Amino acid sequence: MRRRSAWRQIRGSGQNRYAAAATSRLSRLLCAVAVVAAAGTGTAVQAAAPATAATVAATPLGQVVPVPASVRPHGAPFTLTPATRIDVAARSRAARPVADYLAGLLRPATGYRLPVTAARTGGAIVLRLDGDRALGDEGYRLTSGPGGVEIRAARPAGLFHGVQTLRQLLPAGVERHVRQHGPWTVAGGTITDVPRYSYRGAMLDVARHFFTVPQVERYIDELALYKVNRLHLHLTDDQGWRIAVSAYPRLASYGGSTEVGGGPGGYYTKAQYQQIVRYAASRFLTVVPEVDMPAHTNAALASYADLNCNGVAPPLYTGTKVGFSSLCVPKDVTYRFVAQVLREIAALTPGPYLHIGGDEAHSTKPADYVSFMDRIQPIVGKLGKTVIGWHQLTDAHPVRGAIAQYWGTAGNEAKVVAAAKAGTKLVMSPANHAYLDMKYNPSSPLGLNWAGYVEVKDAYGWDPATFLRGAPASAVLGVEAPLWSETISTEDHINYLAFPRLPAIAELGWSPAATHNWESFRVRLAAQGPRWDALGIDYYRSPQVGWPAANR
Ligand code: NGO
Repeated sequence: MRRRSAWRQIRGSGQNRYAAAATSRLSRLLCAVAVVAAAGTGTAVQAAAPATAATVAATPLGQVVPVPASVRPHGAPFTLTPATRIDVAARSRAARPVADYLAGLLRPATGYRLPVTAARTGGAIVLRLDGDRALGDEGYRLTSGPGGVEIRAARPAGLFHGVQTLRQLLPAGVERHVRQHGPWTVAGGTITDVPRYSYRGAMLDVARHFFTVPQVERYIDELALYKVNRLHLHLTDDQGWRIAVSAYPRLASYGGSTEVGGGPGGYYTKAQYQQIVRYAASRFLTVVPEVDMPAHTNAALASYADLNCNGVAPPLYTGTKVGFSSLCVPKDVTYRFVAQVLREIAALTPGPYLHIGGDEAHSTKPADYVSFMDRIQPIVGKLGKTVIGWHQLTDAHPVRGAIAQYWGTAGNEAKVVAAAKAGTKLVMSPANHAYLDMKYNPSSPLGLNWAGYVEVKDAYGWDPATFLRGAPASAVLGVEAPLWSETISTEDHINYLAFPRLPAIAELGWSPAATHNWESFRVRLAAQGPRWDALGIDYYRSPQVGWPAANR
């Protein structure tokens, strides 16, 4: 019964109203009242797939994840035709790659030519880069009516996010790679949308199990659909070193030669890592590389005996214990190693961040930990990068501008709060809400449970601004959903743990706090099920979400 009522909510005309969250500039930009989630036009169209599907309503304008800041349904819908063009407005040349990307998304399923052209008038999807500056780097305005769809932004990233919204407004069949039946209709109205946070991340642990470049690229595509803009790669750990370093070739060739459970492991050549960085950039994601130190370093210690205090290399490690390894803090060779590794990775990384780990240094003496973290942070600064560390960094002295990634569960860690008050910025990944590697429930076939079970409602049910009690909301740069890989080794495994929780964290990162509403979210999330089917994403059918009948 609950499932049915969720569907009635989508299809019906019930409208959830939220005051638009607003700064003064933004409030002028956004409509006075944001109508989100369940607002529909009720326009009858045929489902795109399967061909025999019954007549259903066009996707209501607000039925998008993350929910837009402001949704105003009005007027008649737009339907793509074989003659539809994708127009890049004059003086919007930087929009061209986004237009090509959109055409690439829509052509296979629609079977339409969708030529990318210079703007003319009418009957088109128009991308314009002359949007209001108040839309910032990532905001956009999407207007849909019988004459076409216009997406307007100040910067290409905003257009790209607008394209993700447009994609979700089209029937799920648009995600398929072979031609489907239309019609391809977009409800009429206006969406004005800007992100709540500038840092909206996902982390993939490629160290415990290695994931190939195509596997990472696929995850990037999935992240882009939910407007995630940072990909944190956990490149090194006890079980494997996953990136080539010219000055220390054995890190990758030997340190990367296995993984949890004893499989073959692997590593990225510099060219492959750069390929990931480029692919991420084409989806407007910035790569955040992590070299975890001083603990979680067995793969490095096994590769170079010198790095060990006793000069003896330990064997490679394929178990899942944590906290047993440490770089040798008193040795100078340690800092030559750290500087060289970070220099080579920084040179391959256009983004502003270097993540230096710092978690679970249980076999490093506390005083040594502080001296190590304090000594390596300036190395990052000299490379022109911003330090990110797990929140244990606040046991040492975070340098000015450093970012601490919070992964606790209690929300009362005094040192982290004090550091935040003193200016350290925070990325919020509370493990009992944001860790995608926690089991959903006791019978989940994959995942860990040290932070408890994390059902979809738990993933969604917290506020990044207030979780860490006493920390100023202004310290919070955003959120990140880490996916550790002790128990996962395939693309399907990634998808099973990431979906549907990743979109929950993505919505917390993007959507205004005032829109936060579980009932609205679960209805919009349920509507993603057919899209994940079309994309071949094997997801967890949470009983908390009222999936459409075909998706249960
Ligand atoms: C912890 C630990 C990782 C584990 C992960 C598993 C952090 C920051 N350090 O998170 O080594 O893989 O839990 O959930």
